[in-house]
Amino acid sequence: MSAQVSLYKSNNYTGEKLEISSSWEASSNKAWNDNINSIKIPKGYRVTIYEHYAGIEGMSLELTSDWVADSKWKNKISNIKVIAPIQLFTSKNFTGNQLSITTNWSAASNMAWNDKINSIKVPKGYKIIIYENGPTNGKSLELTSDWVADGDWTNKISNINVVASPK
Ligand SMILES: [Ca+2]
Ligand SMILES: [Ca+2]
Repeated sequence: MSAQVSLYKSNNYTGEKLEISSSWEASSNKAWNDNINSIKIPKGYRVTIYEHYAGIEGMSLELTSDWVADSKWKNKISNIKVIAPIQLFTSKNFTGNQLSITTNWSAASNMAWNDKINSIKVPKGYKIIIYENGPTNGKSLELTSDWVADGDWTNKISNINVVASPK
């Protein structure tokens, strides 16, 4: 089960809750329009909140961690953009230990994960290149969607470059 962004009507992460994993607009759920006052944001997610529906000018704010509305944002949110991170898993089929990244990653700075990645969730809009060793040696493969290692790639990845990210 991958992480979700949790929206709450209260300002203390309690009571009625709505979970979203991609962008959301209150036009699809009017009971929640101007009714979100705290948000739980899993590690690695980038969430932008908007005062009005898409296309209408107003306040916006980018969030990367849990957030509670101040007086300026109380009962204001009508639109939310969610950019999920790339999620790396030690086991095949998106299980085992999990690590979130949004930019280039190298096992050199995280040796516990060297040759351990065996499946990857690649949200829409990302293009990544996985490397057996590094960008200049060994085999590589470009990915734009979720991926599970076959025999050739089992316990091989030592480097990942993010060449495109969601807008
Ligand atoms: Ca509003
Ligand atoms: Ca390797």
